[in-house]
This record gives sequence, C-alpha cells and structure tokens, in this order.
Amino acid sequence: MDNGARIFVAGHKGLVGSAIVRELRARGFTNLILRTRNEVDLTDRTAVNRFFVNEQPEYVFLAAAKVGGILANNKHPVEFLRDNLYIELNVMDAAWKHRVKKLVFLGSSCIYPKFSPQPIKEEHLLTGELEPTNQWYAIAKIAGIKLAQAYRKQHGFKAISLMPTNLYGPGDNFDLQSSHVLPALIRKFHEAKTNGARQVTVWGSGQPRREFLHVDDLADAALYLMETYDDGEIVNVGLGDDVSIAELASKIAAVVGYEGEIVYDASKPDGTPRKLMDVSRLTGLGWVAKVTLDEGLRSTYRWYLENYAETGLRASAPARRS
Ligand code: GFB
Repeated sequence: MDNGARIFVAGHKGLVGSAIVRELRARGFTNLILRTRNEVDLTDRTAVNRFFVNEQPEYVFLAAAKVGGILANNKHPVEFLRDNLYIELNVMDAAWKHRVKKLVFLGSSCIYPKFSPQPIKEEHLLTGELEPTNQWYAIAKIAGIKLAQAYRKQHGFKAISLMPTNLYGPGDNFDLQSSHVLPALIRKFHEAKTNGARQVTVWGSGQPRREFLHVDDLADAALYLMETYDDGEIVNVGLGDDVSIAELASKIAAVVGYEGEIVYDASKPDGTPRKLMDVSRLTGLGWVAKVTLDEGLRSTYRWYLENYAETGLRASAPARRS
C-alpha cells in the first residue's frame, strides 16, 4: 500500500478498527475512508454498494462486527449471527465487485472447537463441536472465512483472514453486561476500590484460561499481513501464552490497587475451558507480539482512568459493534 492509497477501515469506532486507524495514521497513511454506522449501515446491502461505488476504496480492513462478552453472546444469538453474516457478505461482495486490491477479514479464536487440542492450530477449524455460548458468533465468523476463501478460489479476490485471540486495550467496552472479561474486571476492581467495597465478584469458576492480546499488537499484525501475506489459509494472531481468569483477576486487582476479597459466581458460564492459540504460522511469517499482558494491563487501566472513570458517563453505554 502506498501512503496515499484509499483505505476503508470498516468498524473504525470499535476496539479493533480504532487501533488499525491509529496504526495507519502513525505510519503516514493519509487517505483513510471512515464511516460511522449512521453514515453507512454495513448490514444494508444497498447502502454498502452505494458507498463502494462512490468511494472506490483500494484496500479494506473488515473490523466491523457485532461483538460482546460471554453473556451478550448468549443472550443475543440473532444479532450475533445475523448482523455479522450481513456485514461480512455485504462488504466482501462489494469489495470484490468494486475491484478492491486486497481485504483483511478479522475473525476470532472462538471459531475453533470447544475442546480443541491446545495450543490451537489453524487446521483444527471444523474438527469438533463449538462452545454453545458463542456458537452463533462463531458460525458467522466461520462463514466469513469461507466467503473469503470462496471469492479467492472462484474469482482470485485477494482476501486474507486473521483469527485474533481475546483482545483488549484503549476503546474497549466497559459495560458490565456486554463486555469481555478484561475490561469488566478493570471496571469492577476500580469501582470497588473507589467505593471501599470489600468484595468483587468474578463470573464463573475462575478456572478457564484465556490468551489476551493488546489491540495495538493486533493492528500491527493486520497491517503487516495486509502488506506481506496473500493466501487463503487463515492465520492465528496471539501471544502464544495464556492465564487463568483467577490469575487475570489477581493481576488486575494489583494494577488497580484493590486489596479486598475476590469471590466467584458459579451461576455464570465459564465458556470454553481454554483457547490458547498456536502462533507458529504467524511467527513463521515474521511477526511477534510486543506488548506483554502486564504492560498492557497498566496502560489500559491508565486509559480507563482518563476516559471513563472520571466522568463515568461513557462507562454505561453498551458498545454494539467493534
Ligand atoms: O471475555 P469473556 O466474556 O468471553 O469471558 P469468552 C471469559 C471468561 O471470563 C469466562 C469469565 O469464563 C467468563 O465467565 N468472567 C469472569 C467474566 N468475570 C467476568 C465478567 O465480569 N465479565 C465477563 N464478560 N466475563 C468470548 C466470546 O468468549 O470471546 C466472543 O463470547 C468472542 O464471541 C470473545 O469470541 C473473544 O472468552 O468466554
């Protein structure tokens, strides 16, 4: 991509899209095409086609998606399946029709079977049953992968698919009902410390293990692969290291400075027991993550303090799509 290339970042207001925009700007890309949901509703095929006719993007980062944590996935199966299918289909089809040079599609580690061998290799896709809580989202993301592969096979369209592990960082959703675990715990521990509460409740058993990648690393990987990788095979994007939810809770409590008790609510689902990515394909392509979990937790807490904690206003607004 040259610095004046017309680059559409779909979902630029979300955690992933905003990180990609920061990274592109930091590298001197000046011709970014950004639209809010009110300007172009990506679930609306006609609106998407009109947008591609008018703007003629050359490159697309497809970071728009209906996303959320374990409870949101479980409660809104229709939106997680339907909206993601619409977005992927509309954007990929328009990108192919309007001769986009290359498209990066972002999936998720939840596409893999619930009891996949660990660490999870790309070839474990479709080898077993999905985790029930997020099967709707997973099926939509698997359809996105297959769409990208189908357009490549039939039309030679250059679409690549990256499968990030659990992401976090600036711009995350801190709403306690719809967020992922990491931002939820930052907020819970911060509020407990501020209010002098003696207990924080963490959902589930604390035993599941998760791999957490800072979203700036994901953005760096997405640009790197946009420029260097051109194949239909999916690529895992992660750190190659995980922690239990209990360990994560202790780390966040320490970063926030909360000294009270941590209790577990077994009535909430654990989800997949473990989803550690095998990142050897990615490291073989020459990319490794830079931000450690400890550094990332500290910087994300600072971001939370500056952007949410002071006013408390945005903290209650549920995010719909990344
Ligand atoms: O981050 P999370 O919602 O998503 O939950 P998944 C991870 C683990 O943290 C689960 C536990 O075992 C939760 O029960 N947990 C503990 C909490 N306390 C909390 C809390 O306060 N909030 C939340 N949200 N969890 C998602 C998928 O699965 O992963 C998505 O549902 C997506 O579709 C995403 O793929 C990456 O890792 O279980």
